[in-house]
Amino acid sequence: MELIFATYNPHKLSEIRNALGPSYTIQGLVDFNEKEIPETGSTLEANSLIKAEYVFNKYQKACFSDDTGLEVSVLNNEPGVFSARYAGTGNSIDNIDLLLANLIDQKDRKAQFKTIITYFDENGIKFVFEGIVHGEIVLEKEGIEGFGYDPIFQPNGFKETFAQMSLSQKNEISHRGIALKKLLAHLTSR
Ligand code: ITT
Repeated sequence: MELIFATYNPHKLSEIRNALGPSYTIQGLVDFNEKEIPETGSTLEANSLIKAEYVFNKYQKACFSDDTGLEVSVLNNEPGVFSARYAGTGNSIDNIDLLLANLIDQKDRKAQFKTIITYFDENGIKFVFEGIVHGEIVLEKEGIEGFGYDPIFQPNGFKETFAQMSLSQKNEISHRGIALKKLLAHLTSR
């Protein structure tokens, strides 16, 4: 099955191709020479919808988007929808450094990653799938795999951060992996 994935993020694309397997051919926005779609919503749900709707309206093909945020309890669930722009530079290391600085001396380091996948089937019917993983923000960066906040997020029940896990290990338990399993179950039940 062919699906368009409304992302410019190559790491997300790799995770999604790995999780969905060889029965699915996934094209990203880079394959269509698309510009980045402005995320003007105030929630993950709104931004996920904006991206998927843009692609469906333009290409009239089955497609989906992923909007993800890191929510830190003691920071009123920030950076949340602003995860990509937290430090204002668009650079992941700056985002991590700001988050660690905002949590200095903080004992409560509970956090969760949340992913909202919005899927439009070939007839334009919309389905939404959510994935959440609970964990905590470690004291300093650990590991080199993954992307974004992975070096400082340790999922509950594990001693490693996401950046110390392989792509497949992360997909087994991650926010995106959970939302993707729901999408896959939907696609295979049709
Ligand atoms: P697209 O909108 O093109 O899909 P993006 O990078 O802008 O890509 P999001 O708005 O969903 O994606 O993500 C916001 C930021 O959250 C992203 O830039 C990363 O820094 C971070 N992020 C998302 N998923 C993550 C993950 O699985 N692990 C670590 N950080 C992640």
